[in-house]
Amino acid sequence: MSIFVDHPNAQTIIPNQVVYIPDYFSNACEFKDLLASEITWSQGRVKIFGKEHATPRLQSWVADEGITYKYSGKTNHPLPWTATLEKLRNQLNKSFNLELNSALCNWYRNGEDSNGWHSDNEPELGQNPTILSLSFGATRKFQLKNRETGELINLSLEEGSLLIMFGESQKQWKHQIPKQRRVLDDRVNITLRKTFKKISKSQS
Ligand SMILES: O=C(O)CCC(=O)C(=O)O
Repeated sequence: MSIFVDHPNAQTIIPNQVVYIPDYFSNACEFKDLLASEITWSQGRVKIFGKEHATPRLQSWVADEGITYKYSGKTNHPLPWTATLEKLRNQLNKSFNLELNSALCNWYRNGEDSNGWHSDNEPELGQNPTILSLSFGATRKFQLKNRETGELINLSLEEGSLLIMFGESQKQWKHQIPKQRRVLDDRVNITLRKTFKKISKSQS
């Protein structure tokens, strides 16, 4: 049984795989603008059927020294922790007894921005990674789709919420943030993870 379900507001979405805690941060409204201004954002590029497109959101990879991460087809070297991100990471490590050492940050400028179907299953995340996903700003729809059965689960990720994906969640499910053209406000999402250092071939 996971420690996450012990939280008084925890809602089990998928047993042993996904837990949602609304109102995890009581002071959530102060975080979105702070994070949006502190973090150094960039616009990634993705290749779809051989054609390059701008990633439909801004992103940043923040991590301990030497922790790289491949996304949007590119190896990203870490930016240093900002004061707010460091505070959040320390708080969550302490509360859940974790060793989170990295944060993939997404800034959805409005409902035109999105994040397509994927699983967080890169080798540097190890087997059955625990991902803590924090939401600040506009409420956005979050969908989970079972890889085998196609079952679809719709959630609304609200300001100040914490979504935790763990166990076999990344093996069994994909997730996405679909476009919602009626959403006019922005949202900052931080997914905190433990990422393992890549061992280069020469290190064996
Ligand atoms: O914005 C979100 O809630 C999801 C982010 C996500 O899927 C990711 O960073 O891999």
